[in-house]
Amino acid sequence: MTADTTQPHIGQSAATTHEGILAWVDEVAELTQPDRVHWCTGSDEEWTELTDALVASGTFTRLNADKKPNSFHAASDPTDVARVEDRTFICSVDEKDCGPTNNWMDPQEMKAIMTDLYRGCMRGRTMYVVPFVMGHLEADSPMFGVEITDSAYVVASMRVMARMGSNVLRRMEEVGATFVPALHSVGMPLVDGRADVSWPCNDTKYIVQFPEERMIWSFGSGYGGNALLGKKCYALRIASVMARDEGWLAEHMLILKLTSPEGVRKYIAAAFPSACGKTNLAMLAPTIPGWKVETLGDDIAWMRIGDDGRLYAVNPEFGFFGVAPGTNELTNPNAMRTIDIGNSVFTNVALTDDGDVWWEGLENTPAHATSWKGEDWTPDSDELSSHPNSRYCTPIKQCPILAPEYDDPRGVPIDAILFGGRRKTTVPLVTEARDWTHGTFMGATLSSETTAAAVGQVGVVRRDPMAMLPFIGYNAGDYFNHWITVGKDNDAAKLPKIFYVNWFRRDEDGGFLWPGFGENSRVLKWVVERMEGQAEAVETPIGYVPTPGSLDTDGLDMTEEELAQALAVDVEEWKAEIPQITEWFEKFGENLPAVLWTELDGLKARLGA
Ligand code: GTP
Ligand code: SPV
Ligand code: MN
Repeated sequence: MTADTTQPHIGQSAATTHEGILAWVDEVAELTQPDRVHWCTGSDEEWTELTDALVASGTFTRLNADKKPNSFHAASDPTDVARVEDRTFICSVDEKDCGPTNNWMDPQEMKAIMTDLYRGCMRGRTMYVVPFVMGHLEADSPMFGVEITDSAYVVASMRVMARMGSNVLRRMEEVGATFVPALHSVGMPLVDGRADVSWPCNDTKYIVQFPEERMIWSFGSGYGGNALLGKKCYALRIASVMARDEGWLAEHMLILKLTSPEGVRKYIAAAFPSACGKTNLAMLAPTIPGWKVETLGDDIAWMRIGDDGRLYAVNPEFGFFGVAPGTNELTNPNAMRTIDIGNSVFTNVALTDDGDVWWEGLENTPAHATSWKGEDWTPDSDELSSHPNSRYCTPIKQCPILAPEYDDPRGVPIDAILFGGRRKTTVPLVTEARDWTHGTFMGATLSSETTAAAVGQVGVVRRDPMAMLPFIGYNAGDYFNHWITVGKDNDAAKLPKIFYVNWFRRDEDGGFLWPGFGENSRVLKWVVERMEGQAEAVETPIGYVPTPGSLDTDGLDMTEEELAQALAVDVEEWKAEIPQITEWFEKFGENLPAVLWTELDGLKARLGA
């Protein structure tokens, strides 16, 4: 590491004048006992030193520079591959504020347990101090954080995913900024002659948010959402609490800009659960002529009402942490162009014999590769080459269709919000909400089959409100109320229109009814035309769906019968949802806004249930 930023003796000649950061760094170093403290600058030299060290330690394999320059392959411990929702806690002072959808523990009790775990946990390792900002450094009130971690992999990933380093620290010093302290350890001290491993982690894992203190403690995992603490822990769990208190929204949403052939411009935000298509929609290559999509974000949106009464969204992130399997030239050419440029980290995909990466769904299947588990892999292997939740981590600036507005700290005014999930049955391709409250009901009852993005069973239908189930930092009933309040306190005509989509409905043979990916541009077109008062819709018990002729199907390889199935609202299927929704709402007791019960009553009446 660079000599001028490495602090061999803890607490001496520290690299900042910010008293709060200094005090916290000293306190953590005292507790965790690292061999060294490194203040991260975010410079290119630092990146080179870090990645060289990660190659030397066996965590990274450098990819062939002719294929992907300045890029690396990493394979995790096979047990540390996804978010751990059952180990994730919201430690509010009052259990009621955590709500029925989160795990809770008393903050003092949690701190006692974790302080024991953290004691000496960085021995033999370097403690990195990563000053970062979520969103723009030029924002009216920049959202600062400092992550302390003993993982160089985390530092390298944070450099891609968040604006970080010296310029952020200087600004924090200038303004004496408050910041979210985010402490991370892989939980594997190098003591008693213990040799390091390529992916250190601990069987005991805790991902903990202290909402009142705006503080994050994470232990035992090196994986993305558990360890890159600016992302889900800060930008969603902690930020959702700030947003509740300050009247804005922190959401698990992509942001895109859509331009019609006539030059009509719309900004769309969309909330789909993890591994349900946000990155793909954000980078969509339209199949319909003349339509253009530009990307602003693929995972998180922070939205505030602007002076003109419209809802403005910014993407607080600086990179994409995207699902690799299924990504290819046809499904997501823009993601392929983004990673081609290099400067990326690939985790838990396969490594080809010529030093490139490969995963299921990518073109040019290699005759031989090394699987994410480090084993020989051929197309005949019984096992997958890549973990289903394997990921690429790549700078957003490399996206060939990045919208220039991405750099505007004021964000973009959102015209439409899409909710969506992964449902084999019941939920039609697209439905328009009657109004904001109905849209909030759609979001609050969003359902989706679980995916490999979180540890646990895959394919189980669960309610995932606003695609935020694992990310709401407080009582989800209060969160619904916050959404209702945003609708009440603002001019309905200026708020985004709300729609609900499902790309994942299946036919009797189990195949997808809708081709998805670039063809989703047809649904976006219908959404725009609805807002412009052009497209036809039919009113159904669940909302407005396209009339058979109103969806642009020119050149679409689908029979009328298949399209009808994709758009169908089956009253019997919907009646079967009612007991599930009722049971879901009952969880929240008096915290559930009464208007959502009214919405459910209305739905029941319309279905004749
Ligand atoms: P997170 O990063 O976990 O929040 O996921 P995400 O919502 O960004 O999901 P992503 O776009 O990475 O898609 C996840 C998986 O769904 C990938 O394997 C995609 O290939 C697949 N997928 C995305 N869009 C579609 C679609 O329109 N149709 C079908 N059938 N699959 C899709
Ligand atoms: C998700 O699971 O929603 C992701 C990946 O976007 S992670 O960073 O692990 O949260
Ligand atoms: Mn996500």
